[in-house]
Order: sequence, then structure tokens, then C-alpha cells
Amino acid sequence: MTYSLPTDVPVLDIDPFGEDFQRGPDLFYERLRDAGPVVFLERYRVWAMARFAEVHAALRDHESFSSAAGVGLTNFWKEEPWRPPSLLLEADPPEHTRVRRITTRAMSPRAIEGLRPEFERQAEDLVTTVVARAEFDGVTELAQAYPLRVFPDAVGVGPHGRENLLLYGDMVFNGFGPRNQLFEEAMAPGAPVRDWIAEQCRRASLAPGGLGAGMYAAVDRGEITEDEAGLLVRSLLSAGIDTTVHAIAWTLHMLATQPGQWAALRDDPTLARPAFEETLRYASPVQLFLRATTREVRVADTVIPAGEKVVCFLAAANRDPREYDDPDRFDIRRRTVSHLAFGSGIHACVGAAIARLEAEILLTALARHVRTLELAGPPRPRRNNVLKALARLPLRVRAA
Ligand code: 4MI
Repeated sequence: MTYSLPTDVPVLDIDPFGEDFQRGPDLFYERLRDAGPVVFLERYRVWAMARFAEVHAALRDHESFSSAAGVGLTNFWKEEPWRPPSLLLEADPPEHTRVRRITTRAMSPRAIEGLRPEFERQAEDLVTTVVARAEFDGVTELAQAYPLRVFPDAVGVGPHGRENLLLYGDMVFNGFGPRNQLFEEAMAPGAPVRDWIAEQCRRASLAPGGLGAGMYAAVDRGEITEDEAGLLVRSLLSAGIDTTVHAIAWTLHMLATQPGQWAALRDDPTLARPAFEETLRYASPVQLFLRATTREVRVADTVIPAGEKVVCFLAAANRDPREYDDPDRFDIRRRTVSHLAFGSGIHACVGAAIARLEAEILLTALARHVRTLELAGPPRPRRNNVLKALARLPLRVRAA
């Protein structure tokens, strides 16, 4: 079969799911932004936007840019998804609105603030342990250990088998990409992992009072079905671990490699939240998501036809010099008013406040207990189809 390429739009041979790109995306992002407000990626035959203004506008225009065809490369209108679609992430209004309301309510500011005492206890415990060890891996011992303790507890998942959450997260985030080697390797653990997740999503598995039980409370109010509640718990378990793991890992990375930034946080722990926010802008964990056009959509001077997938490069938008002053400078005192790491519009991250609470508490505990923070060896990136991920982050700390 031969395809024609669109005319009047830059056609690029960049592969955002390839090894070169994932090893160092920054120059690719610059090329994508500079090529124009909208480009066409030949290899996957998808459209793409990498500038802040266009990505922001597309995320807010859910009527033109649908999520119901999936937010990965697979177009659910044409191809089979690897798992039943998420009711939240991979849905449009009005279906999305009905279930989004339930998750928003379960994660109200009051409910989240209620998590603080236990989150603080766990942070204190973990930070004391790593400080006593002096050298440790920031990825496994802090960035994974902390969310893996506090988040499943908050959802109401039992203590056993939590390693399955990381294996499942690998499936979810590599599953947004093409069926490349990363995709296949992530899916390899297969049914045992997916069955474990499905089991945790059942009403009987979830501790009373947790976020998971909150989804089933909506069943009892007659708002959703038992199966829908299970899928909403699946969303919590899909979205709630890897994203925060790598956001925290990258915050540690930035602080360990920029001593002035670490010193600023240590001397003023109220910079914990701004430090996390600046990391989200600078090293956005979710690098990209896609939308699908529901009709012909004009972007700048280009008309994208209906039914087309469009890559929204969140991470590139967050480094757009058209939006940010000196965007490649990491500065925790920068007052970032808005970044797109949590998305924007009706699909904006429903768990953002929990991620921020985890980060604030963990970084505050570090600032209190640690005097010096530095690399104890070379960090190792971890390839992933959509996440900016770290495999290893050797750290050395001296106690305060
Ligand atoms: C932004 S990451 C993410 C969000 C939602 C889901 C998975 C990943 C889901 O399954 O709903």
C-alpha cells in the first residue's frame, strides 16, 4: 500500500519511541518545536505538537481532540487495545464526566489532607533508614519505596505482592507506545500480573475507608456499576505509582547534581513543593500523550483531518522558550505558574494533589535530616515508551 504525505506541514523522520530519542530527547524536542506549530511524524503517520501554546490549547479542546481512541499510539477506533480502555483516561464526555466526578470526590482536598499523618510517619521512617546507610540507590530505596508504601495503603491494597504494581506500571506506560521491543518486554510477565491487579480491584480486597472503597461507595449510591468501580480502582493502580516514582527520582537527581539547588531546599524546606513543581516542568515524567481528532481541526495554518492521532509532547511544551524564560535552567525558586506535566483541561491529573503531598513530605523529611546530597555513581536511565524514567540513582548523603 502506498500512502501520501500531507503537504504544507513539516514532515519529520523523528521516532519518539526509539532508543536515540529516549536516551536524550532534548535536542529532538527543540527540532520538533522549531519545525512549526504542528508537524507530521512520518514513521508512525501521526501528527504532533511540541510548543506550549498548541499543546495547551489541544488539551483544553476535548471536543476536537478526543481521548476515546486512546492516549497512546494505538488508535482504538481502528485497532484492538491491549486491555479494556480506562473509563477515565481513555474516554470523552459525557461518559468521562460521570466517573471523573466520583474520583474527584474520593480525592477531595479534605480526604487527601487526611493522609498526611501516615505519609509523614512513613517518610520519617524511610529517610532515617537511608541516612543511616549513607550510600543507597535513590530509585529503589526512596523513589520506589515511598510511593509503594503509602499509595497502595491509601487505596486500601494489602501488603503482599506490591512488586506487581511496578510490573503492571511497566505494561501501562510502555503500552502507550508502538509494539516495539519495550512494549513486548513489558507485556511479557503477562496474565499473573494482570490477574493480581484484577484481584486487588475487587470490593472484597479493598480495606474500608480507603480510596478504593470510595469507588465502591459510589456503587452503593447507585452511581456506577460494580464493574465500573473495579475499573476505576484499576485507574488508581495504573496511574498512581510509576508517575510519582519517576517524578521523585528526577527531583532527587536534579538536587543531587545541582548543589546550589539542594542547599536552597535544605536551608528552606518550604521550597519542597516548588522543587517538585520545577522538576515536573523540567523533567516531566509523562513525556507525551496523544489525542485523536473528532473533526477537521485547524492548528495555526494547518488543517488536520478528522480521525487522526496527534502527539502532544508535554515535556517539550514545558521547555518551550516561547513560554518560559531560560527553560533549560532548573531553578526551584522559579515561580512556575503553569506547566503541562499534569495535563490540562477535563483530563488534568485527578491524583495531582496526592503526588504533590507525597513529594512535599518526602523532600521535607530529606531537607531536615540530610546536610549534603550527592551522586555516589553514574545515574542510569530506564527506557520507557512514554515515561522519563531512571533505573538507578546512586546517592551519598551526610546526616544533618
Ligand atoms: C497519566 S498516567 C495514567 C492515568 C490514568 C490511567 C493510567 C495512567 C488509567 O488507567 O486510567
